[in-house]
Amino acid sequence: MSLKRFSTALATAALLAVSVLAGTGASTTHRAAGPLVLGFSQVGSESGWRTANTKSVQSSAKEAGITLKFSDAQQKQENQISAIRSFIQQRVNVIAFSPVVESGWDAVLNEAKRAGIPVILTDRAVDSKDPTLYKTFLGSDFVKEGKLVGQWVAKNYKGTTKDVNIVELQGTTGSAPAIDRAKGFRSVIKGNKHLKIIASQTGEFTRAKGKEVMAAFLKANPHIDLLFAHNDDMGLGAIEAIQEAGLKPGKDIKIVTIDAVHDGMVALSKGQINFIAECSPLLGPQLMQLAKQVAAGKTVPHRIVTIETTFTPAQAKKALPTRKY
Ligand code: GZL
Repeated sequence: MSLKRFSTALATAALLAVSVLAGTGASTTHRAAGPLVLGFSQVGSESGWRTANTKSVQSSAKEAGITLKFSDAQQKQENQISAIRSFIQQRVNVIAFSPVVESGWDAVLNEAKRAGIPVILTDRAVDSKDPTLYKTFLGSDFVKEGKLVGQWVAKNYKGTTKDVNIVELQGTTGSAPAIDRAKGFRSVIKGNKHLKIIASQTGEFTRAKGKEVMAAFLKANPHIDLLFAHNDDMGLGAIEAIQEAGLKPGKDIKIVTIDAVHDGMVALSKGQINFIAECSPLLGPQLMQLAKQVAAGKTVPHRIVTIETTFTPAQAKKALPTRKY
């Protein structure tokens, strides 16, 4: 075959390859080389935990030399979906997000998949049945967090012969932490018939709403023994309501929460909160490592659980001086 004919055949084969790829909808127009660009859709800024998580993501991106496109959804799913669509339009290398609620993500995640952009879930999970819609889910085991708090309650009321009236401030309705923490807590306290949840309502993970709902609980229920708040911030709001009702938080009404953010740990060290199960927001460094790995086409574990612990008042006093958040 002459050189001319060979080079024509080669060009045709290359053209054919590109058109076949394009036909499958697989992306062929990847971002030109340069720093990795990560599109990150954050839930909002509802709590101390979220503030610490945002700081961790932003500072880790800088340290990793990753260009971060950050969007705050103000706790609205529609804002997260449009942020993800915009990241697809901008042809970022990787998309990461913390889904504000579990359901309703398949359509937009299929768009990212068709565009050939890998997705990482951080912090919260989605309830999609299709595991190929995201490369990995990096975050806490919320059921375990609920169980740890339930175990503290079961242990501290072991052998009680009278009913223990429990009120519960749940996280954002439909969110993975709210669903799973409630599940874990109930799976443990059901072992003691005297442990009774007499009221349960969402406090939306915020201090303000936590205070408002706790005040309503106090009005409607003359005798409350214990509050389980799905995060510190709602617990801190409830402390204000309990004090305004002339009661002592941590004494007249025991309080158990989840997160272990700075202000929660201070209240714990003072005995206003009795027990906290940690939920680490410091996901930034691992997220950046994972972003580089998936961008390079490497396989990563589909589920990565963050390492966490629990705190009593004495442990909080010891830990506070060196806490990173
Ligand atoms: C848990 C995270 C929750 C925190 C809350 O990983 O999604 O959202 O527990 C935060 O404080 O608002």
